[in-house]
Amino acid sequence: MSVVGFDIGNENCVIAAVKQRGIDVLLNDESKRETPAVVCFGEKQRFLGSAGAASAIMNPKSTVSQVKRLIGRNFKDPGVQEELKWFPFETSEGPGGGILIYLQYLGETHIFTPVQIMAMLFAHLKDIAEKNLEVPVSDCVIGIPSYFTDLQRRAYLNAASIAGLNPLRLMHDCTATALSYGIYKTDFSTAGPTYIAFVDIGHCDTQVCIVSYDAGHMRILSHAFDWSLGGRDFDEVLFRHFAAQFKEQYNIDVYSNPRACIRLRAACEKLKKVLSANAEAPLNIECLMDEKDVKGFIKREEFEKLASGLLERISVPCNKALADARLVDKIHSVELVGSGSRIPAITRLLASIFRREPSRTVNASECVARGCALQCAMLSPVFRVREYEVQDSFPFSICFSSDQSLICTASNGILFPKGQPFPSVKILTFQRSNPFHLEAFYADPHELPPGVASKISCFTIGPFHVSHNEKAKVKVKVHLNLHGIVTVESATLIEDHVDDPAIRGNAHSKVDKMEAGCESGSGSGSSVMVENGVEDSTCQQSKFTHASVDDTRKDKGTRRVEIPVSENVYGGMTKAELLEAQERELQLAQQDRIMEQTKDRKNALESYVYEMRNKLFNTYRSFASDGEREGISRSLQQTEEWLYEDGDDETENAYASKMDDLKKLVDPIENRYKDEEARAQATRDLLNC
Ligand code: ATP
Ligand code: K
Ligand code: MG
Repeated sequence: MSVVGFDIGNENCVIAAVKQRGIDVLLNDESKRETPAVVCFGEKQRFLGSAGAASAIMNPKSTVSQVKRLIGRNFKDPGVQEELKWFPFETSEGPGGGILIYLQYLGETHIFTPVQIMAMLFAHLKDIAEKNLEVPVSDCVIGIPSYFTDLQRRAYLNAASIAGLNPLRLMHDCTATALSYGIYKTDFSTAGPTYIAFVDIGHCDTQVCIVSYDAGHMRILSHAFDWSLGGRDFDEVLFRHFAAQFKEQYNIDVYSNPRACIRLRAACEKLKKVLSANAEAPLNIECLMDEKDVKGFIKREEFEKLASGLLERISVPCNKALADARLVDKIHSVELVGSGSRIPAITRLLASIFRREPSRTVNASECVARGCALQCAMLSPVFRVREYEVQDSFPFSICFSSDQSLICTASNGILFPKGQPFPSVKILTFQRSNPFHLEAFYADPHELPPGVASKISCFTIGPFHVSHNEKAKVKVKVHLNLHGIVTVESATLIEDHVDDPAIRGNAHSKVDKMEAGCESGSGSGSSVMVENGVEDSTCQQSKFTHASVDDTRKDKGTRRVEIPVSENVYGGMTKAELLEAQERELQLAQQDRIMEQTKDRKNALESYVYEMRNKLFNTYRSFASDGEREGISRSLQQTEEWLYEDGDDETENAYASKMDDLKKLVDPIENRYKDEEARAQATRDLLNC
């Protein structure tokens, strides 16, 4: 059994695995620690990861990168429309409001959803891990941005399942970083908690979180983010600057030429990196367009001026995280991670916000994957890890309503308030005699990335039948699970015995408790408080067993029946769609495998031709007659020519059968040589005795 953590970046993915000695970052086929998040559709097969990035410039229209920006989002979302401007391929709205991506592959147009593309990337990373570890990989923990919605989290789980992965947890990126930082730290003060701020600036987003550390325990106090501010925005500032400059200087409009855009953007990203280490940098691109070579130059100061608006925006999530954690002045250290943070001006800015020099204690590009691998080991039954409690906090408020009315709770009708530690279970009690619906939705659109729909999912509780109408109670267990996904875990019908006064009394006290809970809130939602009750049974896993023990208690004269629950996730995948996608991925992977094997066969044939030609005139010379040698030589020559012409692009079988033909000619000679060798060896052995 393997224990693996994945950091899926918009630009780079990192895989870490727990081994006996500790945590290792796994190398990809090119012996790199980071794998580009790219899926490219070639003429006959897909190219994934590094191979995908290598073919991107050749096939811009069939290359998908940054699919993380699209997964689990609606086509009509203005943010998505903005995002789609970065992509050179065609897209449209799918059933359920999702996104469909059109790609040319195997000579026709293929349509994929972002979930399917993400699954391809997952499958590739799984492959890399399996090659490294030499065991099957399935259990894993995958890093996600803290701002991921319910739908995005479910989309990740679907993609993982299409790829044959079993995520034990989707873990907030910053939480993973905080774990990889905290678990090894032994020098925290014992006088009280140590507060650390983590700032992760990636390619497309910025995430901040504040963590409180105690011995054997870490607690996330707040998550904040700018879901659309990262390294690529700094590239874009340079891109626009040089696009304008080249228009004036060379009279070329790069915006009109997708290939020129890709090349200039790539050059600007390089330039940005150079500026992190140097005070000034040149930009030279040969034949950018209209057969013109372009030259540019920029000083770091000027870049910082161009990027001043972006730099200002970084302070927003930092201040928000501090305010939400109520800890403005108590931070002990600021840890800077994510490669986008390597810009010197960012370090200066953060120093002024937090009033201390940011540290880079953890490996900025590997910490998320390492934290995920650690968490995977902690969750896996086969690994023993030091006791360490990780308490995460959920960044969005979630409400429930039932048939149009908000479910009343102690906190303004919000069932899971922002900052809620999770996983968490809450039990709702209803007095109902017919099946009903529960709607989960986000309470506050300001907490969410703009354009996210507030409706999450709808649960149908039922069918069920009650025998004594007025005495029927339905207890619904709502779960904000380890992935940060809301589900209804179970629903139970509880009918008290009509004639039992003791139980009747019990039911009354429940109502009292629930009313008290409502009044302590702002008083809103009071119209439904008689229907619903809320029992808090928040917190870590061990506690919700307690809640369920409470639930399965069997009173005399009480009838308890499990009620079926079905869920409709807005924009989610059905089971049938998931199965179909799994099937499709298997076919695509099979096609890739066939192409890889074909390449191997072709290479093998090519090498055989060279090797035999050499041997025929050396090692095998005295074992073949002149005639044989001539015949074989001719066949080798013909095969070589065929390989460069008609046989350049043939099937696996065609290469195999050419190989067989050659072997039929060469084998008798090879056998004569081997027999002779064996005889010589036997003679030597005899003489040695
Ligand atoms: P995300 O977290 O948004 O999904 P990611 O995890 O792939 O993306 P990282 O690998 O953390 O992102 O960072 C990639 C970004 O860092 C890119 O924009 C890249 O240009 C930038 N970057 C890398 N090295 C440097 C450097 N030396 N100076 C400035 N920027 C850099
Ligand atoms: K990364
Ligand atoms: Mg990242």
